[in-house]
This record gives sequence, structure tokens and C-alpha cells, in this order.
Amino acid sequence: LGPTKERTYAMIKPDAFSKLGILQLLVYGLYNSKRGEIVDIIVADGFKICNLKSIQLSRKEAAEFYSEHEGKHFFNTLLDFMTSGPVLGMELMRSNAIKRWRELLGPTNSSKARQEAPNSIRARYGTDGTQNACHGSDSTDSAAREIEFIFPTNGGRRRNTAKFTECTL
Ligand code: DGI
Repeated sequence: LGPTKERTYAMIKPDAFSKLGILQLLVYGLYNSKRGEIVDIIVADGFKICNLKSIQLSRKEAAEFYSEHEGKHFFNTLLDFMTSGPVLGMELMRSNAIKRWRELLGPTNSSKARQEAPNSIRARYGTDGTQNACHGSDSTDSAAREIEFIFPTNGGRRRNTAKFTECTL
């Protein structure tokens, strides 16, 4: 038996989703977009992408997703940002997925990440304390909750009904 696989929830936030204009798309292609590079990093690191969905979060959905931060000084800024454009939600699987994905992300604040972990995803693709390119679950409990929130199941079966407003890539 190989090492136990673990699941985590990853999300490319609106600042790194960067929808390309048709001209940019023709000139650079998807793989020169931030999100294309981030997906490449994920796959090159041995993660399996079990589920993937691009969605536009409503304010209510974003507030529920980040409910542990309700009442904090940055909560409204966080919701403004998370609803400013589409996000790419991914259920990832790998050995030590939760810890490894957070290692790849680096510190929460992208400015701090540039000082402490210059090769990390937040250092390379994020901007500041709010716009930090990606999310990653911080525990097995939050991974289970977040995966279920974005990719709901019904008696163990994936539900196909769209709960969120889905977007095209
Ligand atoms: O798990 P993380 O995303 O690394 O960090 P978290 O769960 O503590 O916070 C969730 C998000 O909320 C984080 O990605 C960015 C935002 N945030 C957290 N702390 C601050 C913050 N935003 C601002 N502006 N200031 C903060 O102190």
C-alpha cells in the first residue's frame, strides 16, 4: 500500500483568475495566465484534481464559506474581494495534501510571502493581505467542510445540480 491520500480544498481567488480578453488569449494562451500557471504547479507537485468548478460566489455564499472570520476587521474587505469576480474551486488529492498545499501557498499575506517564501504561490501571484491569489484548507475538518460546501454530495453521490453560478473558463 502506498501512502494514504488526503483531500484538500484549493481555490484560485479572483485576483489570480484573471479572465483574459480575446486578444490576450490569442497572443499568450491560457497557460500564460496566472490560473494556468497555478494549475500547472498543482499538477507538477503530484496532486490529483478530483473536482474542479469555476463559480461566481454571491456575498451570502462567501460569508458562509468564511464564517469563522465574521466580525473581524477585514471581513467586509474579504467579501468584497471574494465576490469581485469568478473563482476556481478544486478538490485536490495527494499524500499530506493539506500541509503540502499550504506550503506551496506560503504565508497568508503576499507581501510577507515575498520576504519569507519568494517562490511560493502567494509571493508570485498575490498582491497584499487581501489579494493573495489562492485559498487552502487548514485542517482535515475545514477540508471536509469546504469540499462539501463547494461540491455538495447527496448520500455519498456527487450532486450534479448547480448550487452556485458556474462560469466558463
Ligand atoms: O488560511 P489563510 O487564507 O492563509 O488565512 P485565514 O484563514 O486566517 O484568513 C482567510 C483570508 O482572510 C485570508 O486569505 C486573507 C484574509 N485575511 C486574513 N487576515 C487578514 C486578512 N485580510 C486582511 N486585509 N487583513 C488581515 O489581517
